[in-house]
Amino acid sequence: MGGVARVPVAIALGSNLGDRDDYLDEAEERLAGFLNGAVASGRYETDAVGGPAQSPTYLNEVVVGSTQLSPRSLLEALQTIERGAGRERPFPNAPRTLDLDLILYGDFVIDEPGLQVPHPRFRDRLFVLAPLSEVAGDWVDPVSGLTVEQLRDRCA
Ligand code: PH2
Ligand code: MG
Ligand code: MG
Repeated sequence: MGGVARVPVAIALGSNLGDRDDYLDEAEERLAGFLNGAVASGRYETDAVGGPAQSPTYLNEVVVGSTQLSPRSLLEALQTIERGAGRERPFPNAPRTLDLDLILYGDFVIDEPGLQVPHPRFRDRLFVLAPLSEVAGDWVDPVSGLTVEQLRDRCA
């Protein structure tokens, strides 16, 4: 055995364009290809936060698992899956077929161009914290020192 240690990671999935369930199904399948022991939360129908008025409703969920990929390689893998779903970025918070956000990477704190972990806005987003608390409620956010459940209760 030996080799590179596996790190637990949490990925938030969102879709509010096209066949949302299909995009999330496909994303789960692709994620399971490189995450060990991947577990998906339930899917939550959520009103769009930010974005243009009358943005379509989202389906959100969270997948947790562990990986030997570096944070940067994991981010690139997520972007490859997004591109495979035909993701376009015409303007910030535009409706999207598939959004995959790296929320937590073990207890790492990373602040680099294009790569911020924990995700800088996840503590204020019930559409992330509700599904995340289903599958990783005891995970301690390395920045605030609060568990995911505490963050969710504070946010709700
Ligand atoms: N993602 C955003 C902005 N607003 N709102 C909901 N309900 N769900 C999302 O996934 C979401 C959002 C930016 O990525
Ligand atoms: Mg997002
Ligand atoms: Mg994103």
